[in-house]
Amino acid sequence: MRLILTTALMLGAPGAAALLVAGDATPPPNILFIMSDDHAEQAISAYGGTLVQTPSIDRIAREGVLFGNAFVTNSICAPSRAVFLTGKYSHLNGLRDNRDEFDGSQLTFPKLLQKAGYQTAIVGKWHLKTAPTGFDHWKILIGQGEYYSPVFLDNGQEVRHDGYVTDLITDFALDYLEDRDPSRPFLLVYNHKAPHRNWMPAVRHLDMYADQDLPLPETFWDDYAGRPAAKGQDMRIADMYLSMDMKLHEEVYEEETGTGGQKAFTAGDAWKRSYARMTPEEKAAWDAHYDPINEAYGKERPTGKALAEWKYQRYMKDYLRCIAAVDENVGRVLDYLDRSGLAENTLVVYTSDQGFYLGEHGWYDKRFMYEESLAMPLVLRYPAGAPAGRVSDSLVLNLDFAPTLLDFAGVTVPQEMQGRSLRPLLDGPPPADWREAVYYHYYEFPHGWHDVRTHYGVRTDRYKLIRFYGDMDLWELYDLATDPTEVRNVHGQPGYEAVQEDLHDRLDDLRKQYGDTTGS
Ligand SMILES: [Ca+2]
Repeated sequence: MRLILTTALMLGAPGAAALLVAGDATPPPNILFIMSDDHAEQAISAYGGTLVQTPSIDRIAREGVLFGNAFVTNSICAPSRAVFLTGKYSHLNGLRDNRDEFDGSQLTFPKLLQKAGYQTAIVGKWHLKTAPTGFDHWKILIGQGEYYSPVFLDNGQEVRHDGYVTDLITDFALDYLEDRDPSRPFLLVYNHKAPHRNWMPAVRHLDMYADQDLPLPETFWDDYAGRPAAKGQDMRIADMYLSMDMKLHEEVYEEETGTGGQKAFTAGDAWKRSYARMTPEEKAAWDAHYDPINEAYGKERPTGKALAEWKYQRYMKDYLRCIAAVDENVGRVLDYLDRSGLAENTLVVYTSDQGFYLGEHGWYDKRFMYEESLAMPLVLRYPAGAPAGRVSDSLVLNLDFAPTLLDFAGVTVPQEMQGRSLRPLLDGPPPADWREAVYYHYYEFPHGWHDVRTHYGVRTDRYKLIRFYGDMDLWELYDLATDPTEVRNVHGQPGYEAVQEDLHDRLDDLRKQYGDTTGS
């Protein structure tokens, strides 16, 4: 402990004063931050999801706190990760969509933890194009990474590892924990690629759901009435690629039946490359499962609604099988914390970079400010400093991660970070001045994937106001109490005048508060 304080003081870290003033005997917590990619709340049993069982993630919730109203500020992969690191909205951290590169010279919470004496590491998905900064150790996937035999950048060196990505990332996370300096606290960011598209399960999970069909969500055949931006997207399951998404080989599918979110993308080639990465043993297990399904497709050749529903089953089963591997591996790490005696003083967070559509509105992917992709799962366990079995309904954001982790570490949260520490929410009612609305802004259009229009908006505990701008200029208003699936846009409708005016005011105020003048 003394060493930490000395190091922090010598480096003039913002946290030094806080650590000294605190002056108690409790060592700062270790931090294990787990972020998966595109893991929807609907696919976590602790959130009431019935599609898949997630006992390890549920365990974190049961032994800690589950946040029932956790949201992202910009529902897309790289931007969400930049918000996580900086505690700032996209218009300030500079990473607005997946085309942008992360400016690693800016202030991030890992840098501050480093200065405060933490050893810092990131293992798994990074996705920010520039090399990590603020981490002593990094072993990351290149870009999106591959499910089988992925290539990792090991502190800058490219190394290919045979095996399944979710298992490998966990192996490397456990290696790091074994090899770390036990005299100093650690920050380990342990990020999964799964269950990101194209949802390739581990071969050991291919038999899950073999004799079972999954229920269609009630909005699967949404007609998008009153919502031109929702209608104008290219992210319908009905339009998924037969190659990359459905894993059919060329001799079976012959021609693609959908745009897949990006007409210019050569999905067939991408699928061939992914498939070719498997070892002969993996390929044999893979083919034993998929070949009969592919042959059946070749004979039946479903079209129209039947094809869309066939794609839904296939997509969902692969997505959920990927989650089975994530949950198993989270369990491996929790077991390690138990065995090594680290569990008590380690803050464990499980979250995802955003939510995902599992057939709602007929979709996969994210981006829209509608509930399924605006929401992220968030469970947190810290036996030494947070109660077990609590649920918080306060409105929280991924913007809050950096301030929260700094707060737990006893490091002063810099003024320039825009989120708030979640710590006061853990064991009591929320502070009187806790936020009553969250602000959102999405940017990736007309470039990129899926044709989701640029939009921003505000969500309170009951209502949501969205403005689509760019090649469309549209307002949407939803009453989540009476219309939880968001199919009835009541903007401009009688009876909502006061609510609408209040939401417009809140939106204006939040844009001012966060300094967002973009998109006006
Ligand atoms: Ca993602």
